[in-house]
Amino acid sequence: MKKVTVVGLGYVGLPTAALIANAGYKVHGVDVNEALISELQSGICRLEEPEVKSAVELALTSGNLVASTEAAEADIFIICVPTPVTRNKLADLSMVRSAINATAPFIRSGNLVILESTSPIGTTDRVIARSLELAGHNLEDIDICYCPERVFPGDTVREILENDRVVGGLTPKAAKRAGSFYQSFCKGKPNLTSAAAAEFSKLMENTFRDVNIALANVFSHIAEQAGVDVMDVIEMANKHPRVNVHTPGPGVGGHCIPVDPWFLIEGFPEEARLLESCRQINDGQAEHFLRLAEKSGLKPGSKVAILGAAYRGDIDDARDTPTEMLIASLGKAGYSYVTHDPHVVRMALHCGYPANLTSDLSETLEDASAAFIMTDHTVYRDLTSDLFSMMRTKLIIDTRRVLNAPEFVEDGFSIIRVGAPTLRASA
Ligand code: SAJ
Repeated sequence: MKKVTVVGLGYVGLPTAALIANAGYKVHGVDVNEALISELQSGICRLEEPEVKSAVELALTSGNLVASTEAAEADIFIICVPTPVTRNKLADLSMVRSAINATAPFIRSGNLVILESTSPIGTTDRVIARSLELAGHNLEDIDICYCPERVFPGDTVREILENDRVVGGLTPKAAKRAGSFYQSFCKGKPNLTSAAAAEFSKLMENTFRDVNIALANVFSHIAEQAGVDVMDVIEMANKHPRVNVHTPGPGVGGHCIPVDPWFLIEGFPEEARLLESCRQINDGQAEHFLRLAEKSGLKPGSKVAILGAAYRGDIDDARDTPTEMLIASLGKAGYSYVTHDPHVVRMALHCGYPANLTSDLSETLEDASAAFIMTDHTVYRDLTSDLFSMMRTKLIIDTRRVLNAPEFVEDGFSIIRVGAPTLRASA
């Protein structure tokens, strides 16, 4: 039975390791997080998605997946660690470097090494291959590839198994070998290419989305000024066979889309000026909504209710969430706030202000002078105006268009909606 070592057991690495194990490989999962490893060793999976939980628990129970803080010898190595940006928006590849350096002593001649982490163009060559060379390996004896993950959190298992893959090798032989490996546990078609083209493809996919969302947000600003509802216009425009305008909202969150364009901007600043503007537009959305609320009378010092910590609906992931941008703006301006989320149980903020996270909606809304709806959780769509009556001021900022606005207006609320004129309660 072939052995696979997966380094990095996060939102992508852990389900990937489990699915490989459930396909019959012996998988050794590695992470530096000791608490996570002891949970896995006790058969517990902390990820919330039911399909991920059952795949991981099955893999652990069968014994095909074992978890450890130290790498082990294998035929195939997959590196799946985070690649964030620094405060100055430069690629932080320190986790890729430490992962390959910690793994290098276990790699043998004839092994296949795959990097899955989203990375700047050239990383597989400059970081993975060079580190192996520095560790004394002969690169001619090791197949090295870059094969990005493309999964949509919330539908992780299906997307790992069914999405087509881009499989980039430092040599065509390496790509062919990695392609066969993915075909042994995934239904998606492997597209074989070079490592640099595969790295670029991943960045292109997520940058495409960021730029399209920025365009939708610009359209929403125009609509707010023009007194037209952008949602109606998008619906009509999208009936054109070659138009697909995205949805405006509170900005772009998650561990990839707000990060990946920076890898292109860092490498190609002249060529990527449009991408930098789009990043600024998306990052400015939370502040934009706070300004609109202040124009409607919200004053620093008052309490604000924040509904939604997750970066999009019905997931428990709050990494780089637009809610953090709002918290930073509120904290800086001297507001107090409580953040409600039905799914998110922990939020690690970098902005210097606390999350004040709760799952109690009354605690969030009580005495608030404004409520910002930041996430399109399904449960928020059913909220009725009577629940909001405990607010001090009847002002709602619906950045996701989840509420039945006319009903709220009838009950005396003013509603600021993304991309549409503010609806005010009739006096
Ligand atoms: N968003 C909008 N308007 C839209 C679509 C999204 O404001 O029209 C916002 C969301 O609310 C969210 C952010 O953008 O805050 C990002 O969400 P997303 O739906 O674009 O997806 P992610 O970040 O969860 O996953 C993306 C996917 N990439 C693409 O769709 C090109 C996924 O396939 C990647 O695997 C993932 O990034 C990743 O890990 O790279």
